[in-house]
Amino acid sequence: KYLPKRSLSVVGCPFSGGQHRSGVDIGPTTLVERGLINEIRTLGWDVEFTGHQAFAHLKPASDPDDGKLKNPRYVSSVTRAVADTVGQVCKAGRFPLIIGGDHSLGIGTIVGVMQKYPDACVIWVDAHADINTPETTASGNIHGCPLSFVTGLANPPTESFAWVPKCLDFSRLAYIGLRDVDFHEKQFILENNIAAFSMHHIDKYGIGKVVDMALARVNPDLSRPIHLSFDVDGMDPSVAPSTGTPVRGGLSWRESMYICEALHETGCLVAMDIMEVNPSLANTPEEAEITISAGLSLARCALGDTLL
Ligand code: Z70
Ligand code: MN
Ligand code: MN
Ligand code: MN
Repeated sequence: KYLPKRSLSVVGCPFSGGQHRSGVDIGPTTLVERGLINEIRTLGWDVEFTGHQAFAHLKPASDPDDGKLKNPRYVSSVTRAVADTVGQVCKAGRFPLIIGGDHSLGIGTIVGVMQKYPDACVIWVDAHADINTPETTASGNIHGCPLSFVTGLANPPTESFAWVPKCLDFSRLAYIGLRDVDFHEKQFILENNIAAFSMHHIDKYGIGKVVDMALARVNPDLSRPIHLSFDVDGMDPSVAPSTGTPVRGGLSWRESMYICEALHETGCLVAMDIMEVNPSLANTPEEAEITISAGLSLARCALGDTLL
C-alpha cells in the first residue's frame, strides 16, 4: 500500500550502549553472516546492504551519567544517526529493516520512520514496556526508556536528548507480549490509555484475536502505516534464549511468527526492528543458533514468506 515496489534497506546497528551487557552489538553482524540478505532476496525483495552502521567515532571520550541515564551522549549520538539513516531510507520509498543492537535504538528508528510517515502506528513486541522516564528508570539503561522519549512522556527527555521530537501519540502505540513491567510503567500505560496486550491476554484470547484487537486500537481502518519493533525477548527463552534479559512465559515460536505474518498481510507495514539478539550470551551453541534462526524467521515472516 505504501511501498509500490518491494525494495528494502538493511540497517545493521551493532550497538550495545543502551544497556550494560556486551555482545548485543554482534547481533546484526551474525544475522547477516547467517544469510539474512539472501533470505530476503529470495522473497522477491530488492535488498540494499552496504555494511553495518559505524558508531565507534560517536563514542565520547568521557560520558558521565545524565541524572540516572548511563552513556547518555553516546546513546544520543548513535540514535540520532540512526534516525537520519532510517529517515533517508523511508523517504527513498524503501523499507528499513533495522537490526540491533539494544532497544535504545528504537528512539532512532521511530524518529526516522515518523519523518516520512508522521501518522504511523507502532507495534512494540517485548516482554518489557521500555517506557521508563529519566526519573523513573531504576537501572539507568536507556533501552528501558525509548518510548518515554518519543511519546513526549519525558518532554524533553534530558539535556542530552534535546533533539528528540515528540512524534508518537499514545493512541498510535500498541504493546504485545508484556510480562515484566515496572511499577511506574504500569501507571503510564493506564494513565495514557496505551493499548497493551500482555501474555495474559494472549493466553485468554489467542494471538490471532490479540493482533486484531491491537490493530483495532491503533489502526482501525488500516489507514496508517505500521512500524513493527520486535524485541526478541518478547519470545519465550526456550526459542530465543540469547538475549540480555530473558523472561519466562513468553511468545511461542508460532505466536511470534504469526504477529509478523499478520502485520505483513495488512499491507501497511513500512518498517521493522529486530532488537536485542545477543549471540554472545548463549550458554551453548544451540542457544545462539535458535536465537539467530528466530531473528531470520521473524524477518522472513514480516516480509511476505507465507504460503497464502
Ligand atoms: C527495565 C529497565 C529492559 C530490555 C530490559 C528493563 C528494560 N524495565 N528492556 N531488557 N530489552 O531497566 O528499565
Ligand atoms: Mn537491563
Ligand atoms: Mn525492548
Ligand atoms: Mn525487552
